[in-house]
Amino acid sequence: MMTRFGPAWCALRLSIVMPLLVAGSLEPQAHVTIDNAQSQRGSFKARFNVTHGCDGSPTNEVRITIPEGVIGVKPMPKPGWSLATTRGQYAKSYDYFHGKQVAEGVTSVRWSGGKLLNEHVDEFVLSIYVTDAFKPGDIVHFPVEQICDAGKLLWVEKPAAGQDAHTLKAPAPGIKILPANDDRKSSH
Ligand SMILES: [Cu+2]
Repeated sequence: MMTRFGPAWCALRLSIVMPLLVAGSLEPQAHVTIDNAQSQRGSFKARFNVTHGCDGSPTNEVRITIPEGVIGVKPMPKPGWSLATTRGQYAKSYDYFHGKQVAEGVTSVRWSGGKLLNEHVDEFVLSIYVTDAFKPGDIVHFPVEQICDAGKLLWVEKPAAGQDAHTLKAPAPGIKILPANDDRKSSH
């Protein structure tokens, strides 16, 4: 596509994308995001921020899908919300702490029955372990379903290779994997 249409195609793309960005910037805050969304592999506490409701409607439920390669998931309970997890078999077994092999665990988490007004923010926290299924530079995406009094929002879009996540209408929040300390040393 790029080689066939060249600069004209890029210019066209730009003209389509720009109005979307302008419209997006009118939102008071952006979407569902993760605080300090970068980490080495291993343990990480992922704080998912819900920054607005569904077109003004309050949020009652937040569901997070755990991607393959993320293990040892423990969600933080929240007063006023019911907490449930689904467990399942992983595609393979992974090294965990103390040489332990783990082949099953939490595959989705759901907080429900609460009420988060559009005017307020709240965070939904997972303790996770990112395995070596991910390499430094990868982004671990967590699809999120936000269910409201009226309607729902699906934060499930993942950028294609080379695509800027900011151009997506409903990006899945993600964590960027950083090089391990050992990798950094060996690169000197
Ligand atoms: Cu938003």
